[in-house]
Amino acid sequence: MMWVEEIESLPRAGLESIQLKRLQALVHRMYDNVLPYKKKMDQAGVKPGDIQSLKDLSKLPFTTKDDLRENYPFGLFATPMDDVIRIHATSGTTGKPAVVGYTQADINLWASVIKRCLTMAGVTRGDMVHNAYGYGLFTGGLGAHYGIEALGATVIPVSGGNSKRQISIMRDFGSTVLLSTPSYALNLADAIADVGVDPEELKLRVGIFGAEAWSENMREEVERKLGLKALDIYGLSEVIGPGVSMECTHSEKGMHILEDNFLPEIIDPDTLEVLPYGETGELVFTTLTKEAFPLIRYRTKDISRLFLEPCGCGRTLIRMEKVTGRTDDMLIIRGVNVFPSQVEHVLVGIEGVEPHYQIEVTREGNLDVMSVLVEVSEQVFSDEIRVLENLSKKIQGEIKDMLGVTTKVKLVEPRSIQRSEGKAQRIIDRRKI
Ligand code: DLL
Repeated sequence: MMWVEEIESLPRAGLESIQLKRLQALVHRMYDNVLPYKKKMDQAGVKPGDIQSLKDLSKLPFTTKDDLRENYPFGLFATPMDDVIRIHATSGTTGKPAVVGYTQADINLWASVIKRCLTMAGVTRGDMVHNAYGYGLFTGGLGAHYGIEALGATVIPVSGGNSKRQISIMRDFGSTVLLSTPSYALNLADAIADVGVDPEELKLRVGIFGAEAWSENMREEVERKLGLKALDIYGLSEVIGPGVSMECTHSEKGMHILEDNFLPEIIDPDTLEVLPYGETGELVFTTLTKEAFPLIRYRTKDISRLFLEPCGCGRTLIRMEKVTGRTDDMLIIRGVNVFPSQVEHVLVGIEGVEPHYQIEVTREGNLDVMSVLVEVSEQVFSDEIRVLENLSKKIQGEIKDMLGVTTKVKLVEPRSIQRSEGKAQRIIDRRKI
């Protein structure tokens, strides 16, 4: 058996006792080595010895992105810099990026969690893995890289960009597994048609897509266009990078969290109360095994749900639902909460509409106005105005039905919305300018 069966199929009690031991050791280590965290614990009146059961986790203070900013760049590291062998950082569109560090043991841990994720997807030593996540400070490329090697599969470290070349490589090297953001996978699918390569010439079997939210409809679209099984992988730089959770080939919906290393909670983002399994809220992680940059109760801002129902694969690891949005990319349009993923869900279900879109928010007087820019297929675009108008109305109607908000719809030419090589930019908020 390629997976770490002794851990991944443990009865809950066994797993929880491992988690508790690791948590207790972590809290002591943080208290002794990370001054800003010690201060927070002191303020909250909690001592390392107070953690007697997993329930006591809720006594500990949260860590937020602001804590990372205040201690930029290395102030929350728990080991001396001499032991740190790698740095990654988020792109940080607003404010300072989050900077994270790894010891050799952390890099080994990362490789092992990615290896376990790849195994969930049915990837083996025989596979040719096309790694199109960006290499560099971004955590995707190098994060996946070492795990692919650890598994013993062949890694093609192609990184993002230059789609034509990527497709030649895929065809010539016989790539069987594609790793990329879901939006870049769609770009590649479009480019395949452009290059004139017959999808039949490609050997792609599995796609491991993550780093941004994507809908079930988008999954169907990518699967159809690339002829592969598309699976979701989740992670964030602060917690380790990719490899926090992954869908297995049995899982209907939901990703197995590698919870022997990453302890999840769901909280109400307003009251900060811990919510029971099954309820939707903000995901919070505690890293149980990292050395250089451990985190206690890190608020991810990602919205999901945890559930313990058994999975056909035999793993007992808790699962998290596909991330539907972030607390900070939720738009509030005239009082209604709107997530880009909901708009995507509507668009991908409509014929003649391409899954490339952007949401633009402007303010007219005191009112927010949401416009959705949508690409339509070549064929639709060259149709009569009346056809386009009908399509626009249909999109507007379906968004209204689903979200209860009226949007302006702008149908745009094929390929006119800027393509990303990594994460797609879905929202243009012009209200702040
Ligand atoms: O994007 C890690 C990653 C790389 C995951 C490659 C999977 C594959 P960051 O750049 O730090 O790290 O961004 C983390 O991206 O908090 C989520 O909001 C979002 N995200 C990551 N994976 C998913 C996913 C990487 N599968 C932020 N579904 C996270 C939805 C995702 N959102």
